[in-house]
Amino acid sequence: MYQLDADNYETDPDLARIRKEKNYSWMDIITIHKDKLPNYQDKIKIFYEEHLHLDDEIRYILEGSGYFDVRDKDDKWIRIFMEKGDMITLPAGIYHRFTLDENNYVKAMRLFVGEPVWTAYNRPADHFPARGQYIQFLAQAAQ
Ligand code: KMT
Ligand code: NI
Repeated sequence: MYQLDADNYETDPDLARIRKEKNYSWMDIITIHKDKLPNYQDKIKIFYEEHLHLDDEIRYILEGSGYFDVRDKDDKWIRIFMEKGDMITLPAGIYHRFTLDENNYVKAMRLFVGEPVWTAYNRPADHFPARGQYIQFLAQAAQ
């Protein structure tokens, strides 16, 4: 996880360096708020269903806050509070979900290596190679 200067994301050299080093060529900004996001209710429901992706999910919080829940190696939920300035990478194949907190507002940068693929596979989605690779990574890290 990184801490960055969210007030100056447009000119921040640290963000530029991370994007270059990690090949995060693509980005957009999503605002999750009932008056700002089309189909807000459906979207927040989808974000909170346990799922995985075949690529890394990279998020950088520019305003507001929320929670990413991720499954640990024992399949227990770990809740990660994310607020302004925080950047996280959820590895491909990790089961996770997202929810707003009581402020009901977040503005986040979504970064991607190349053209984004947003497809979410709700659990169970254990048959994907990305899942197998992530499980293998966990097993190695435990040694
Ligand atoms: C996602 O994929 O879960 C989202 O884009 C919502 C969280 S962004 C803070
Ligand atoms: Ni996701």
